[in-house]
Amino acid sequence: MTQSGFSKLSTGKLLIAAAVIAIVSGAAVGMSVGYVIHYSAPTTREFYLFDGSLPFNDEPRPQGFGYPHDIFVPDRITVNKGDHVLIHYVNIEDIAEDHNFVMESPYRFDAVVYDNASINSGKGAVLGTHLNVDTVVLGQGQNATITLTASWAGVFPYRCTFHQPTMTGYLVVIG
Ligand SMILES: [Cu+2]
Repeated sequence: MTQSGFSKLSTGKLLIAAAVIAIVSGAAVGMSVGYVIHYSAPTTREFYLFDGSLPFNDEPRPQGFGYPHDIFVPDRITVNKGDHVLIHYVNIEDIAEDHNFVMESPYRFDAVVYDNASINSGKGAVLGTHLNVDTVVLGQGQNATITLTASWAGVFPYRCTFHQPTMTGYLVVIG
């Protein structure tokens, strides 16, 4: 009985061939799936950001918990790398209390601050235009249009430095 060509191949060679086929096809499938899932053309992502407060006494101990009860709502903004980010930040305090918005290096932003108004989505007179800054401050009722380009992937905190550590959010940039 003659051996077929297939059976002449050693088991070792067959295993190597199978492994190579598996690796190459697996990588091809993985790359194509990854491309489909992650690819999205840069676009403008628009968010509305407010100050909020958690329902606890924020006076110093022992009367309160010793933390500011102020928070950002939302505390997570997720975009893709390359996106243009447009944030409408509104100080909705019912008392005369300031909040700011501060980003760490490498991120900086442009901001236009508006006075409170009953028209135009709360945008009244322009109080200030700030280019390439890392901080903007809003008084009660004021709002700001904050713009930046998400050029770096990663997780970047945005903070109100008046209410630390609780008033902290994260810009999540998917690379
Ligand atoms: Cu604050």
